[in-house]
Amino acid sequence: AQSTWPIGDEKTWKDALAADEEKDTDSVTRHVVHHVSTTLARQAFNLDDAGAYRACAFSVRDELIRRWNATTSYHTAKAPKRAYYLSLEFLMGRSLDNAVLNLGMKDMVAQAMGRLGFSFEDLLDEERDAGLGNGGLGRLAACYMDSSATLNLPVFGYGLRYDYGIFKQLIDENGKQLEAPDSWLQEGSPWEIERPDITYNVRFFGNVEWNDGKAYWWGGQEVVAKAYDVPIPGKLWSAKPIGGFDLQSFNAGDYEKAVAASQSAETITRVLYPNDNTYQGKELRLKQQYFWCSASLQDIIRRFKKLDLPMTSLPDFVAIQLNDTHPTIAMPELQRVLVDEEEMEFGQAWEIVCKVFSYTNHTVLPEALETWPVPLFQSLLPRHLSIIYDLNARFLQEVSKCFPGDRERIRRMSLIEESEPKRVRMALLACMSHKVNGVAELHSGLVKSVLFKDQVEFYGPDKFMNVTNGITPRRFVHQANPELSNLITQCIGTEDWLKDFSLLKKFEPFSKNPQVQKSFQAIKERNKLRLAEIVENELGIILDPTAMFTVQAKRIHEYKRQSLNILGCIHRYLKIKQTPKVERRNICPHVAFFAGKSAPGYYIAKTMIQLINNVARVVNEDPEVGDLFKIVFIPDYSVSIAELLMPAADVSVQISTAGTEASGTGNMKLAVSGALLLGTVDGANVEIAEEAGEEQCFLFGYLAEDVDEVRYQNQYNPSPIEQRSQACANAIQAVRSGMFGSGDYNPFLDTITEHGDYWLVSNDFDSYLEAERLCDEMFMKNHAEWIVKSMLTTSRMGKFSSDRAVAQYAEEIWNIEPEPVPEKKE
Ligand code: B1N
Repeated sequence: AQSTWPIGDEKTWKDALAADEEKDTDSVTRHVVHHVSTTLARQAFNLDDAGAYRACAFSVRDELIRRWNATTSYHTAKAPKRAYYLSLEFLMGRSLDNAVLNLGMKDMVAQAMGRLGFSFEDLLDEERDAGLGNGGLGRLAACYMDSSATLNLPVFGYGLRYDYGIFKQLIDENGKQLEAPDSWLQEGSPWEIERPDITYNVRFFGNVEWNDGKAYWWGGQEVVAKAYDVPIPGKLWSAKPIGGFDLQSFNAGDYEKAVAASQSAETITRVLYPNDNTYQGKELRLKQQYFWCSASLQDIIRRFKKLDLPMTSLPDFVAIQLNDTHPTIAMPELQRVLVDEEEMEFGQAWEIVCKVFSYTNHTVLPEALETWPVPLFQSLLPRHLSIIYDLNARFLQEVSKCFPGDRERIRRMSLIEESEPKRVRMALLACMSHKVNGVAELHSGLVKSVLFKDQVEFYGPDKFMNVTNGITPRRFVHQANPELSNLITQCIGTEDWLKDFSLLKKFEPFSKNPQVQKSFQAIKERNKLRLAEIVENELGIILDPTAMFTVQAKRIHEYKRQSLNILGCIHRYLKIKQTPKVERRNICPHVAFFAGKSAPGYYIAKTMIQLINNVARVVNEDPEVGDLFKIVFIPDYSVSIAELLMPAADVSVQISTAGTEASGTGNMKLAVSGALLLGTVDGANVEIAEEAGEEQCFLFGYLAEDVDEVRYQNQYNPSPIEQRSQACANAIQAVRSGMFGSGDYNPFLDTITEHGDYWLVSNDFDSYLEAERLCDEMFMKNHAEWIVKSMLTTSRMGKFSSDRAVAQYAEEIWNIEPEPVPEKKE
């Protein structure tokens, strides 16, 4: 239905809108100056870079919003089936550069800012990262939003607007991680639009009363969810107290109570939980989850109800993707709405719920699986617990029909774990949705054969599938590595590859062209130089930009094995010291980059950070080593630092214990920029090696299928560490000797030497060193071949675009189609 003009005459509106649409350097300049003098209320003489960034961002935002309005009104009128991506994390990073590139306005805006006396590149650095996520899971959500917009898919994200994103990491003088709050909203964000008109109430605690077989949930505490729109389509919810203060009860006691209650409401969206791949089980986290799911479902249902259709057609218009188990409470919540509010029959309602939802699993690590204590559920969400109990009774009845007498299986499959106290198993609830996917082939295989084996046997194999992760080429090639992007475009003669990444394969023949090889190498060298300059300025470490740059950038975690990397560094250091001076010219100069945060309460991971920093200090200050080896720990890793780091890497270090890294996405970012893979046969490494060709990669280590066996040996029949790896034992001994200071490294080292080396550091050590040796040899002795391999790697990464991944979700799970806004007819 075409809307009618509410007020005034149509021509006035249309002329005004059209006048706003024309864009050139002049109009952009005027627009920015307009924001300087009105939005910022400033003038030229008191405008600094921070102000100029904001004025510039506001004028770019205006353009984003104009286009977004067009899409929104078109979609509202057409009412196609939509997909909703529920994620507790959106790791967006910065928006300005990305926005001007996607709008095709970068040159225009840079020129305008230049005329006003500012360097656009400097202004880009004024923006703070939106760090509303921990790592890969959160960045994946951001890539999927970018791809959905690019593909014109009606996908909409829902998340939380945390006052504080992931903490800022500081490194103290002892090399230890310190955490500081990330008050990213301090100066306000130009990329959000407050929606005071879009609010929903969310209830917590209270009682359930039954009347005529109908449940009433009442009392407890109500909180308001207020919407903030983000023009990369999505909404973030912020928690507010209900109705502000109650003016009638303004006597002293009630006043203080009212203030306290309002604070407790706002606490819900105060901070992002800083854990990655671990579950903490805090009540406030469950509150966050329900608050966000309830508000999002209310918004989804309000939109659906405008269509005036029966609730039974909900699955024809709504698909909801659960990004991990964090939003699983949305399933019983929709059931509650359908049964208690829409008065639908329980079984029929549940069929609808299962059709609407689907679930992505991101980890098989048992310590990351969410199980909530029943008593906590009972108090916070009593109605939902009763629904889960009802579901479980029906479900287990079906299971026992399928497997009569198999009590052990029923115990394993129950939604309720019979522990003390009992716990709700969120992953098994999520498995009741209609599709469950893992994030790389190897991982999806493990999901089926290990994690959800019983569920596959019960539901059948069709529900379980794979969608390999991807990354957005707009941000991680075009924006982060503009020179490489231009080279590719020049070679293949079109920019289309940025929206159809499979076209990247057309770059492959140029790996034989000496001229292009030279350009490719020169680009890598300039990217390395840019990084080296920043490292020198910020950290005071002087690097040789011709050295081999290896990069391990990810959260710090035992399973990711920064341990293996740093012990390997110690081995390298000891070896350099042992090598006679005349023979040292045979050694390949190295720079080992580390970057990543540890969860604040993860003691062993924090110890690893401390060890890395102290090894770095000793190595970097040792005059005997000189340019042969440097170690750099880059503090406060973020999306913006990734954009700087990835294009400068020669080697991508992806060395998780086989079977533990579900996919990895940093591996993809590094590979598109031509870094060769030094890695284990794990996660998406497998598919990267498959696409690039194993000749392009340095793979090592035990395979996932052998890990259990090796673990068992380490645990119950261990050979001495010296036998598993003498080199590893030596490196550990060097740390224990105090060579790298007197930090308390023993609890960490003991996990390897005394407590069964669960992550197989010692078992994989020698094979890791051998892979590194081959890598060094090629880099140093045959650099021409190295460059070819690097170009082949880049040109064969077409599969790893998040466009491909999202298109697969759209077709195989959501059943939605692209809805491009038709070109305007003149
Ligand atoms: O999700 C990424 C994968 O590429 C990584 O391999 C995987 O480790 C990561 C609880 C997680 N899995 N699980 C989490 C994050 C926060 C949290 O509170 C679990 N993150 C991953 C994208 O698929």
